[in-house]
Amino acid sequence: MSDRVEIKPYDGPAGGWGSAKSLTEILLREQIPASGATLLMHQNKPDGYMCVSCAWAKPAKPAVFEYCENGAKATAWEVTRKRITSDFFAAHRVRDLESWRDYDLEELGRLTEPMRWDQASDTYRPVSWAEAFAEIGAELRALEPASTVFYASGRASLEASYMYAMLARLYGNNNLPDSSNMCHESTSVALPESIGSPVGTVQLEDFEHTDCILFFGQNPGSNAPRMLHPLQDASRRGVPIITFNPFRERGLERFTNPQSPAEMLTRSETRISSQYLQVKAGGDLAAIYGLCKALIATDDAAREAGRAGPIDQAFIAEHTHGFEAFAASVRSKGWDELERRSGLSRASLEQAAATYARAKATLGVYGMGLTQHRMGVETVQALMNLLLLRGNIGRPGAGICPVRGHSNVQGQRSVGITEKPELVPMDKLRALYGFEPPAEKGLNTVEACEGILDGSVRAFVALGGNFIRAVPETTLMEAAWRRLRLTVQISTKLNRNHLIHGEVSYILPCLGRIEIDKQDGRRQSVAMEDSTACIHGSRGYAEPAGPNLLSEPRIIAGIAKATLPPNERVDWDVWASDYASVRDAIEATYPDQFHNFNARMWKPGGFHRPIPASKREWKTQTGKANFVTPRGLSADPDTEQSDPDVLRLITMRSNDQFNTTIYGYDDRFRGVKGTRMVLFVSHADVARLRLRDGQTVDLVCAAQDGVARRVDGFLVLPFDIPAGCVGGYYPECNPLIPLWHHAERSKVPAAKSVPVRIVPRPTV
Ligand SMILES: Nc1nc2c(c(=O)[nH]1)N[C@H]1C(S)=C(S)[C@@H](COP(=O)(O)OP(=O)(O)OC[C@H]3O[C@@H](n4cnc5c(=O)[nH]c(N)nc54)[C@H](O)[C@@H]3O)O[C@H]1N2
Ligand SMILES: Nc1nc2c(c(=O)[nH]1)N[C@H]1C(S)=C(S)[C@@H](COP(=O)(O)OP(=O)(O)OC[C@H]3O[C@@H](n4cnc5c(=O)[nH]c(N)nc54)[C@H](O)[C@@H]3O)O[C@H]1N2
Ligand SMILES: [Mo]
Repeated sequence: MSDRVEIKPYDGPAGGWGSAKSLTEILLREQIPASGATLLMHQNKPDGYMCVSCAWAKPAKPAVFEYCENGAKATAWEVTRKRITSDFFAAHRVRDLESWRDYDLEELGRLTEPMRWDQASDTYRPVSWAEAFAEIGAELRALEPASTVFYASGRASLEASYMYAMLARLYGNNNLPDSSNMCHESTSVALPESIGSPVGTVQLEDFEHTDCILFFGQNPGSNAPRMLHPLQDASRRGVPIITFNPFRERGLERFTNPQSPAEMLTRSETRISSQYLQVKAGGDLAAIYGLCKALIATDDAAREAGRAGPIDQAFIAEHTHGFEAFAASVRSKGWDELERRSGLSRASLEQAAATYARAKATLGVYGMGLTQHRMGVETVQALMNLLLLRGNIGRPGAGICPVRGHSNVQGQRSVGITEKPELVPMDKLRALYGFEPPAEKGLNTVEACEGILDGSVRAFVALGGNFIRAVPETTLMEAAWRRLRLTVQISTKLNRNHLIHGEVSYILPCLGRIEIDKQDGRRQSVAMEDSTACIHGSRGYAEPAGPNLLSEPRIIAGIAKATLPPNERVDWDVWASDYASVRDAIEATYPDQFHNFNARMWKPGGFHRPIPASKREWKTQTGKANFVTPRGLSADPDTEQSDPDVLRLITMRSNDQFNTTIYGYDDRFRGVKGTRMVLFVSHADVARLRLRDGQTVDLVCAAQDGVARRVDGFLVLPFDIPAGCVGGYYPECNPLIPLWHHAERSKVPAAKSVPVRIVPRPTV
């Protein structure tokens, strides 16, 4: 905690002057000269580099400044002038660094040399790349393939991702968990069953044609700020935006475009949400049922009166399956139950349903507020059902829009990073590369953690990320992690996962995407897939952070060559020297999706991977879009019987972080300055539990499974959220989350409804 803690409600809009000021501060801190501003001119432009922050769509006709406050922060973070050298490592024992804050570790700057942990001195020591690859290869060859995990964090390019997946499969496993296992895996399980597509159906243009937006559990002001532009335009056209979120997020209330001089000078704001429904954590399933119930009732009444109702009967008859069972389930639920579970009134849900019923084309947009729950998959499917009721898919302005996280997390899955062999064209791999790809299902994130805990996983290779900090069950996981035989982290900055390490541990520093990547003297470019399945080329513009960095493809090739027997059809050196050849390989593996890849990647706005559901072609078992009926509406069957003192903890991001990367200790929009150890508590619970504003409390997990989980030292902050919910920041709260507390069907950790109790400290 900094010495300057200040809690003060923030009156400004999202964007606006606050955004401009925050950005200036970070550019100064990272010692970025004025050329930083020139660099930013290339951000998210055709022929430029794709932002390393979020995956939000990049328009074909970009604005002059096509970046947001947080995208610029992410750029500054990567192109910082600060460096960590081997001198720093020589001077600090790893054990001592463990007490450093996440912020301080990454603030040291960019990693510059490959390092190996030395047991005798407990320090990281420089090694040559050749030595590093040789030892990693020898270690991997000595292990059973099933005991090694290849994690990917979601930032690596399509080219690096394809090579990484090939490395794992040639080595002999599908152990390719990625960050989407903690994120939108609920989407990837839900939507194929519903509409036969693992990704959303919406494109950026749909925001121009829609006339209603249903917005669930995503915080665009902090986590996808460029999305505020299409939302602002929609709102100005009079499009109703109905938001479901326990928190009143500023970006969903009002916005001033910091890149519009006129708006900045006149301090004009656009309201974003037309109706704001502060649903209880995990109450969305019941809320969506409420909307469906109101819609079905209106339709029944209209049809009795001989009129057409709001339900698109023709679409349902022609395109869907399972409507009757779903409608029966909806009719069977009483308003009492729906109100209790959602925390919303019948009147407010009926009002929202009436707005939806009037709209010709509706978008359903959502983020972690839906996916990171025990019933995450069911909730996404319920939202899809709501859209299907009015035929809101496969036409302009309508569809489902999961807002993805990392800048290429969706793309990684498109080119083979997945633990599920059925999602990969193995026959193609067999034919192209003449080997028998592993058929057995691999480990996802939660299963990898289980394997580390029970000792069956022995080696962990990470293509980016900060796994140990991102996963639940921090205390048990950190202890088990130290028993791993081999840990290899391909990274740009020092983080906690380098300090918590295995017996043999390497840090392999890589180039970032914004940097110029030359191989054999030729400048390389890479490609990325955004949230709307558009593929974009990206070319680095900044000087590399050091002469001894390698690109991710080069590092993957180095490990592969040292580990795998030679295969004359897989030339790792060619791939690492010319990324266009990897794109050819991707095209050969996925001809329908990536035909003419090298030429099309520079098309302004990207090229769109074909999504059959967006053309009303249903690649499902029934051949139709399915109404999937959930088993029940309980958000969390484990804490169902419910003691009122068990609260649901929402763990989320501040406006000053990118996942485990902490840029600073302020959360401007929520009025918090100088600390991340706050606990947002509803006014009702503050009164009921006799808490005081600013009091320090501890939190324990309320699950009764024999494991004690605790995080100490939160400042109570009374806040406008529904009773029964509390909020805190990720990753500080992760020690409170049991590993088994995940979405039942996708295994996404249920980070938005952790059962906790507040432990007040005795007053002295
Ligand atoms: N600057 C920045 N950008 C980012 C990231 C970052 O950390 N920083 N992370 C990236 C990644 S990997 C991801 S996945 C995305 C994450 O972006 P988001 O999906 O916005 O993730 P969170 O901040 O975790 O919070 C989600 C929102 O859900 C709400 N919420 C919580 N519980 C519920 C619930 O039960 N129901 C509803 N309806 N709402 C709920 C919270 O109040 C919050 O507004 O952003 C990406 N972009
Ligand atoms: N409680 C709770 N836990 C959560 C969440 C939550 O909402 N609540 N959200 C979950 C979600 S949605 C996600 S996506 C995960 C995120 O989990 P991860 O993706 O594993 O974590 P990040 O914090 O994004 O990883 C940051 C590190 O990536 C490395 N890095 C940055 N850029 C590059 C690069 O270009 N190349 C390479 N090789 N490395 C790079 C840096 O060393 C940096 O320290 O966390 C999950 N955990
Ligand atoms: Mo994510």
